[in-house]
Amino acid sequence: MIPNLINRADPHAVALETTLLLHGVPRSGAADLARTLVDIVRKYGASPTLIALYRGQPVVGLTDAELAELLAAPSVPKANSANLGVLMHRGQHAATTVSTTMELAASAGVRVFATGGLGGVHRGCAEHFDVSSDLAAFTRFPVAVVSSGVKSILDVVATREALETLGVPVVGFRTDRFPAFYQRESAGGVDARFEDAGDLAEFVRTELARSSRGVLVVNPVPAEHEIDAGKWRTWLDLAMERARATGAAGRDLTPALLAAVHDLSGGETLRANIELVMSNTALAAQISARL
Ligand code: PSU
Ligand code: MN
Repeated sequence: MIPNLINRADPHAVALETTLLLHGVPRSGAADLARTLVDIVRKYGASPTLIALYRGQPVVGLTDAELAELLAAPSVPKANSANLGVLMHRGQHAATTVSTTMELAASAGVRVFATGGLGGVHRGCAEHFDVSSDLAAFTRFPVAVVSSGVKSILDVVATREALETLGVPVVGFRTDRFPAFYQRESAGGVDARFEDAGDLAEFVRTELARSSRGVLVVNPVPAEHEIDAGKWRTWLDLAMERARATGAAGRDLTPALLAAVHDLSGGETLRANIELVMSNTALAAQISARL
């Protein structure tokens, strides 16, 4: 159990993370994105539940005022499983990543969570080992996470294999392929394909209860917002050069790469990122409303 957890969740809660808002999109668009996601969850009959650390307190269900304060703060650290406890101890605000959003959601009894893409195995990992703590979180916390696979700044196929190694069930919503965030498909596959949100919700309910671990539900980016693989490769190579030049590493690497591709693509990747998060949020809400 987490001490002094503020739990405002109800049985049809959909968890939403704050790293996406505070580090994944330009700050100027974060409040609008939060409002859009909240409205989508409500439209499908579920309850939007934003998660963060507020002055060191874990909050499951931020109020509008708390969220506004986080969005206005000049720099809010990113909390993963490793530094969450220290940030609590120090009484700091923090944005929660997939791993810590799962941890706090699970402790509040929230079973469904929507995000964009998971962290995973970074490219060139053989020389510079960097694997997100998001992956191991699935072995510890019984939450179904709806995402568009893993961020395509990563080694997508290696990440898919790592999920298999960890024994994480990966199920596709109307897809047989493991999606690569901006692309609908990668060379990786899924453990099973589901056509129907009701059937998927029934599976999620029994699987979480059976295993007490996480489930990854993958939902490809809407076809009209998919990004051409050739264009993407060019932007990513340039973004990686920029990141290397500035020396971004560790927790700063993912936000640095995302900001660089959003800039290089003239906003096309940002648009796709927002559209896929909206689509994942709609699916998560449909699952949660049926639990
Ligand atoms: N998905 C997005 N944008 C993001 C992230 C995911 O569309 O900003 C965040 C998530 O919070 C994820 C984190 O947990 O990036 C992974 O960071 P790292 O690679 O440092 O573990
Ligand atoms: Mn990392």
